[in-house]
Amino acid sequence: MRTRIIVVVRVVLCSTILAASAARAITFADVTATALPGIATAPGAEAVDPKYSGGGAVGDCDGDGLPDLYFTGSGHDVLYRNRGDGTFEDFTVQASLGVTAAVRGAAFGDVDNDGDIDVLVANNNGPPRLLVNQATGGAHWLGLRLVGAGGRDQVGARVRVTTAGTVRHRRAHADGSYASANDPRVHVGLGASPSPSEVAVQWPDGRAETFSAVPADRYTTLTEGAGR
Ligand SMILES: [Ca+2]
Ligand SMILES: [Ca+2]
Repeated sequence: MRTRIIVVVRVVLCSTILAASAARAITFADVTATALPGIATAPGAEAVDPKYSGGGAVGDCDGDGLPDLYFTGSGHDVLYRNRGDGTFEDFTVQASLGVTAAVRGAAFGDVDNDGDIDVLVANNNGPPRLLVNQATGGAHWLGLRLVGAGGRDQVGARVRVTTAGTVRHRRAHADGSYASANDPRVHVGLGASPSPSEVAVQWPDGRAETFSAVPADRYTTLTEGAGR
């Protein structure tokens, strides 16, 4: 019996050591100061700079295929446009965003179905405000509603969109900012490319399908089981 216990202990110890040695190191580099210019990053800055303390949302507001960032706060909301090189440009003034209330929630969605991302913000002590995107520039886009055979939205589905050699990854989700729910449809900015896209979908149950020649500049419903 004693020999058996020793063998079991050795097996457990070896397994633990092997698991520990196989674990990858995780480190984070704080690039806030260079990636998000204008944000105060010194220790205690949050206490003296009340602009950034609420929720946040991620979405491609200008349709160039790069996710942009929207932050709510106690001073004013901020939109950062993705430059594509790991840095973001404060685009608040150019976007005519004048939200200065104490805002907490922010939900992204295309409320007027014109192919650009709009924003609904929830004020702390007041009514919500709906900010309708008036983007110009003619960026093309792909809109996808992912549903199961019964017609229910398949939140959690992952999509890989390939257009003219460019690959973009998205997922159907409603989660996002504090106390907010986003449009579960998938919006993909295509920039200057109006080409039909090939869309590979991995459904929440793990099944994978491909849909070919999905048209740009409109919303298309992709139903699980209808692809190849
Ligand atoms: Ca963008
Ligand atoms: Ca819109």
